[in-house]
Amino acid sequence: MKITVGNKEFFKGIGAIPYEGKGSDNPLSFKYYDARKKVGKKTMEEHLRFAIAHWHSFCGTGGDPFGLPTKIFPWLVNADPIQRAKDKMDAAFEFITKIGAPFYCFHDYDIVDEAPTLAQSEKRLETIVAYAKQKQKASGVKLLWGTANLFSNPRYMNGAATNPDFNVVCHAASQVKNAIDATVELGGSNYVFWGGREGYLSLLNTNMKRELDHLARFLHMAKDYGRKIGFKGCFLIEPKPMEPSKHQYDFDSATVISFLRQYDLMEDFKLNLEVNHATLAHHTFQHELQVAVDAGVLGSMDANRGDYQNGWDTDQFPNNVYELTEALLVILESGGFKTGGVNFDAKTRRNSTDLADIFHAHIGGMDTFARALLATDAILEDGEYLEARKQRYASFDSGKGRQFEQGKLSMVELRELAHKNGEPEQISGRQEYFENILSRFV
Ligand code: XUL
Ligand code: CO
Repeated sequence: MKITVGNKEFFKGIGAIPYEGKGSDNPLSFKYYDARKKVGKKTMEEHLRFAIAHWHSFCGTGGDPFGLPTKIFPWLVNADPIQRAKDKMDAAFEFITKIGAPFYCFHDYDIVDEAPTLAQSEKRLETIVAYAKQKQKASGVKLLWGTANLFSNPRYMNGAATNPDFNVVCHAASQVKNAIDATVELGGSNYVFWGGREGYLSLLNTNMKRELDHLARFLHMAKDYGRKIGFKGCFLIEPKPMEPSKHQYDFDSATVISFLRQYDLMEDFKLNLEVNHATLAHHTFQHELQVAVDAGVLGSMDANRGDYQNGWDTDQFPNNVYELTEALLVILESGGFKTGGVNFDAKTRRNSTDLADIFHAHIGGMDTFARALLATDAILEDGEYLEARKQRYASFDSGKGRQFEQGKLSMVELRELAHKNGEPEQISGRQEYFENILSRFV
């Protein structure tokens, strides 16, 4: 990867972030993330496939429902929307190449502001996509996924693909078509659907069945269009239970999988799972991952963390090695990411106003993943954890238990066995013992 700086260097005084090892006290260095270091059969870079989110790092200026933006980004000052978009793209590629992430992700209207008319917006998008293509070529950075923002514009207040007004559905379709075109043009590995407004604020005014039928029809059309123009990558749905809608249809992994099965979409769609979305659904992240893995639909992940006290979608950068190790155990055991990767859908705090803070945030996140990756690999190599978990099910490995799994026994036979074998011996689940195995390696 080559560092790219546009006409103007935005992150002055910060060069390529080096790996210096855990003894280093240089805050602008990696202590654990060493892109080329082999962990098992793959390098850290190949395992983790880090991506930088255009929306948070280069568009998110810190505004919240109670206050104005706090961050002054020098790439957002030009009055001309195209020049401003190019400056922002320059800043993004300068950052991405300095931090050394192989991928990035965007929404259509992150990379250029939406124009007053659809025709003008399409023109703007074409211009900035051509520019992004040049930047990708010059740097070697690739697109992990593209998506369409179907939630910010007021026209989507009643939903996008699930809007009760057909005219809005057409508008959403035009945006998705254009965003798929952009993703294909830029060689993206995946295309994401996150339905922040696909849900309801009140069930009283909502025909849920009809809206879900529309969503499925919409996804089939998007998939057919993508395949027709040669998109070979993966379509991903990103579950989230709420926020901004009171109830979102893509609630969690299990709900989305059932939807995909019901509407015959399992072949082309997988899941993009986000840590803080799992928290909002009252699940652990590893639960969400495991549900997806077991259905064969784990696609990619959005990395961040919530807050234990307030429970909002705070999108903080990950810093908990133990929790990430639990997550990576599920991911690595399933064979790791294929077309997906780790996208930092995370933002610096409203009062983290230095440009260097964007580096500190990503360095911390990437180092946390690297530590968790090393721990996970060591746990799997060691084997005690896998063996101990397997042992809990040993009674199904032979004899009558095996026959039960093979469907060879009836309820009547199980009853007979219960009588014959008597009260089962108590067998400990040993949770603390399992937790301690992880602690040994973290
Ligand atoms: C919102 C969220 C989105 C999606 C892409 O919570 O996670 O940024 O990742 O639309
Ligand atoms: Co996300």
